[in-house]
Amino acid sequence: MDNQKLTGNLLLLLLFQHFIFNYGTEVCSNTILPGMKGEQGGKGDEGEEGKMGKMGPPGLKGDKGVKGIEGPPGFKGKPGITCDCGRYRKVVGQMDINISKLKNSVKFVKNVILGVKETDEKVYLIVKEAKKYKEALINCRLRGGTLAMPKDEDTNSLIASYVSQAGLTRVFIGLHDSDKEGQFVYVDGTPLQNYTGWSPGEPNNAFVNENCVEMENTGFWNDVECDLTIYFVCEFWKKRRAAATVT
Ligand code: GN1
Ligand code: CA
Ligand code: CA
Repeated sequence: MDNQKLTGNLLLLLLFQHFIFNYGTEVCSNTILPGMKGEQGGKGDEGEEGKMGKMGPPGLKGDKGVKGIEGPPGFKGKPGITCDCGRYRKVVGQMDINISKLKNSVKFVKNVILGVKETDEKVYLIVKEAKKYKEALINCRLRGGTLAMPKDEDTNSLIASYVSQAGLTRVFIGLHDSDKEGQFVYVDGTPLQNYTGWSPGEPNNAFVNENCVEMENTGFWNDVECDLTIYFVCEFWKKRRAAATVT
């Protein structure tokens, strides 16, 4: 009975295989091949917003704006430190003393070593080279000065003591009456005024042609011949003058 059932099933299976093998392709091909093209579908829904693009180059510089209104005043500053004026005054005072000492030292060097005398404005120099009046004047000018012109008693005394200390008896000074007899003028063209240092009896134009002036070591003046060859005294301004007249 079981054998009969098994045989029947086996037969059925073989029959099925045969059927599939010989006719299956045709049956399945109807389901795998694409169908006819369908009609165009309707418009789809709008997509999502795309990603943000790359940043562009910077724009051009704008115009300068209008100046704003002035701001409020700032806060008051802290009080300054009080000046120690007393201390500074003392320092300045000491400096003045030192400057004064230095000036005296320079004066000493000038007087003793260089052998000159000076007033506040001028320096005087005895030139120990015997020369006629005209050459003496040229020599002083070449040195940057002129023949000494004592115009007051103090200056005259200073030059006189200088002549005396130098062991000399007479020197030419810058005074003459070459242009008009008896009318003495200094080499800068100025005439004699309040002060004169004439020796008693002078000027006497003794040898008719005494048109130049010497100073004796006493400080007295005497008119002498211009061709006399003697030492002379030059004077120099200490400070440069704005419009100096050649004398
Ligand atoms: C006379 O004496 P003595 O030589 O210092 C003269 C001057 C003349 C000078 C000329 C008082 O001076 O006037 O200039 O000779 N003195 C008197 O060398 O006559
Ligand atoms: Ca004369
Ligand atoms: Ca004379």
